[in-house]
Amino acid sequence: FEAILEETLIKRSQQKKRTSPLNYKERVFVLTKSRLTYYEGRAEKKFRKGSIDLQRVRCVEIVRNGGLVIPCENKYPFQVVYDTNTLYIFAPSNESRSAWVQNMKEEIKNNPQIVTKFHPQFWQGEWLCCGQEDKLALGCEEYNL
Ligand code: 4IP
Ligand code: ZN
Repeated sequence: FEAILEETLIKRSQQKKRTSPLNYKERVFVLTKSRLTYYEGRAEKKFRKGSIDLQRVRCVEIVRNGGLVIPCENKYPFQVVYDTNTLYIFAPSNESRSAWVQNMKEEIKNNPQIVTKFHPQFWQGEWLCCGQEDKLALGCEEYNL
């Protein structure tokens, strides 16, 4: 499976459990036609930490930080929404972020469950864009693939 993109980026923990910590980890991200996979370490010593089936992805878009300080080195966030989870990834430059968002949008464009609306800002105990307190609340801005 050929890589479309491969780059070291930073991710925020998805906090799948109520007790999950909020932290930021440097991971090697690899995009193929079917999956987005992230690894700890590199080359022959890399260990797979997570992998998302692109067929389950409902939205890929940049995140506006609305004046909030981004607590990691990379300052260009984007989001990958799949099932009921949101993965926040931080790119080192606008060019890098655009490449990831554009390439991922291309791969998900025929998915049946693409959102009609999304949240343009972060989830931080509430949606910073619209103030809704339900993590699964309907998005507040029109989504364009
Ligand atoms: C972990 O924190 C890492 O951030 C995981 O990221 C993350 O998994 C976990 O979130 C979080 O609890 P510790 O390393 O301090 O335990 P990674 O897998 O890249 O190491 P995600 O799901 O974000 O991959 P939860 O919510 O899965 O527990
Ligand atoms: Zn919102």
